[in-house]
Amino acid sequence: GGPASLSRFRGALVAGVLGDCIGGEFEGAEEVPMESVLQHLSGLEDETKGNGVLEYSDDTAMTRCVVQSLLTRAGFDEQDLARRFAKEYSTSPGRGYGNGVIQVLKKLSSSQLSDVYQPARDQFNGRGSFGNGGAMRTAPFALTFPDRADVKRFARLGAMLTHSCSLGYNGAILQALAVHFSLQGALDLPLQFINSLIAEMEEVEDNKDARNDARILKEAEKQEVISELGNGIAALHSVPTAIFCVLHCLQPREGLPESYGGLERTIAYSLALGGDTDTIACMAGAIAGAHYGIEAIPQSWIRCCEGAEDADVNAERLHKLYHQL
Ligand code: 8NA
Ligand code: MG
Ligand code: MG
Repeated sequence: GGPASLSRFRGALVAGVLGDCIGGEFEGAEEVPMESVLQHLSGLEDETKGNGVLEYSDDTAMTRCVVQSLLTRAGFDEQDLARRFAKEYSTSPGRGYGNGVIQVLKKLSSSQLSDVYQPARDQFNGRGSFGNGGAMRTAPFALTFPDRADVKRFARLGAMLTHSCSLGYNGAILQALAVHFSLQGALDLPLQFINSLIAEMEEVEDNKDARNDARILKEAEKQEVISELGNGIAALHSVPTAIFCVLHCLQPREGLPESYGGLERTIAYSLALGGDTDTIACMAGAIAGAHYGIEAIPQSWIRCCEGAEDADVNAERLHKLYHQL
């Protein structure tokens, strides 16, 4: 489809869920042979499986809160979103949340809270979380606001409800911008896509907080993807990795079945990196889905993943809202 077509919205939201559900199998694994990934993926085509057997985790649980809040409020409302995060956590605490963020979600349930951003600021002795939990749920902002300044502003505020460290919320901005540009068809010219992201992020990170916080994490070493970009739970070590997965898989790659299209390649490649596979595949899936559209996603994969059908319905609602704003 053309820029911001319904197919791209559906692709982005559904493939994000798929990355989370399918990637959960390998979360935390140090080494994941491509053979195991392909075996896991071909298992999804088995007719006897299906109907949501693969459960979604924190990534999708929180993304669903963002979607519902944006749709209900027809825009960003931090009080409403904070309430939804807290309620979701108290209803289903076993979705694999990060250890730190649980404290924030518990505090957000308190009715006496006067500033919904305060619990996040208190994390890690006041430094705030640099985890990728803000970035993993940020795609809906790109699917709601056509204006780039709005995408950046609300992706940042949406992340700051749990991640007050600049590495955490700037990771969310980067991921939202990647979905935003992909939705416009920018991945047809990959170099321009990268340059646009770099130019935007240079502006976003041109301040003291961002420069100081960058020192909290060691600089990446020089070696292949995992040591160069990372596969861990820090936003700085996973959002660039997710973007790389999408770019790398724009073309056929050795070791991946020839029958695979770009979206299947992207998910498979993300899983084979190991580490925080559900979150990296969720983020890469959202960017790739916005590029290839819903038609690129195998029906059998959709049937296997909890919440995928819901995401498809909500994508249509977001598409309407986007074209009204
Ligand atoms: P978070 O805010 O709790 O951060 C995740 C973790 O990062 C924390 O538990 C800390 O260990 C560490 N961390 C973050 N900020 C700091 C800091 N300033 N100083 C020291 N340590 C810090 O949770 P989140 O929402 O960001 O979640 C991130 C990821 O963890 C998600 O992918 C989620 O799925 C989860 N998770 C990951 C794994 C895995 O194996 N990679 C397993 C279970 C859960
Ligand atoms: Mg998860
Ligand atoms: Mg994860």
